[in-house]
Amino acid sequence: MDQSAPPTAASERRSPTPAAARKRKGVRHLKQALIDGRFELHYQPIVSVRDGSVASVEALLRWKDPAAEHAELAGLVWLVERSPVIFRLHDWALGEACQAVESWRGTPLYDMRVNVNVSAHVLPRSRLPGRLQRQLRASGLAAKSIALEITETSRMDDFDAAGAQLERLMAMGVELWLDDFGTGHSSLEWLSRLPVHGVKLSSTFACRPGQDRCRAIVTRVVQMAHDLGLRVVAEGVETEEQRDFLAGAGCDFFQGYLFCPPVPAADLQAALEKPTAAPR
Ligand code: G
Ligand code: MN
Repeated sequence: MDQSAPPTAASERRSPTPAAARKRKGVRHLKQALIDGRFELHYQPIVSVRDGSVASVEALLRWKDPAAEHAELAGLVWLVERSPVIFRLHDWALGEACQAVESWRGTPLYDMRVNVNVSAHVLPRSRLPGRLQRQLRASGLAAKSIALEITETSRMDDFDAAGAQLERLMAMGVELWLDDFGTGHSSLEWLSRLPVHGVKLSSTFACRPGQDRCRAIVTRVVQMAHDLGLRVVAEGVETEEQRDFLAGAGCDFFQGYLFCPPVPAADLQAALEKPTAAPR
């Protein structure tokens, strides 16, 4: 056989592109990790600018044993976002978050909302309202225990279908946030077309001293969000200088290492008892 002959359509099908091979490997890796129980959620407080209180925490995906794992998690999730395995990951995270709230019953933590990240790309086909309802029923929780952060890592194909899912979630009493707002795909279009309660300003906008353009943008974005009746969480707040600017710009909530890093469920109560860096 002539080895230099161009590949036929059949041989191309047999040898996937490097991108397709990476995705397939990622899907296998994620499926196996879910089966083996190698993930856990850590929880990071979201702090009220007004009085420093904590009414919600964001659930963040982590390897249980980071030392044993090589895959960078955000990259892995991005890689498999267009595969049905993402639904399994969402179901796992929702179930885990519900269990955490349940484990806090009888403590002040029980009244907090837990924000779970879901990929916007799959929203139109996700049947998320039903999936969440099942998880809530299984743990005996009300919908107000869970909030969803819609993460815009890729282009939205069907705003109408995504919007319909979000309307149903909103009617259930689930709080909805646009995550990493200001970066990624068509943020303003998303804001104009998707029903949400608020936006989470990407940590890119936790402006540093001298970043005057950043400051001008944040000030206007917060104003715009408030004009739309939305609330604003400032993410990635690491310094008092950032905190003071973001509070002055009118942000409603802070999240970041300055206040508290993400911690395992069992450590959250102790973390919340530490003095906070929120202005009082
Ligand atoms: O879901 P989202 O893309 O918003 O994820 C937030 C990520 O940012 C998490 O992985 C979290 O651990 C991380 N993070 C939380 N607080 C800070 C912070 O103050 N600074 C930075 N650089 N990252 C943070
Ligand atoms: Mn998030």
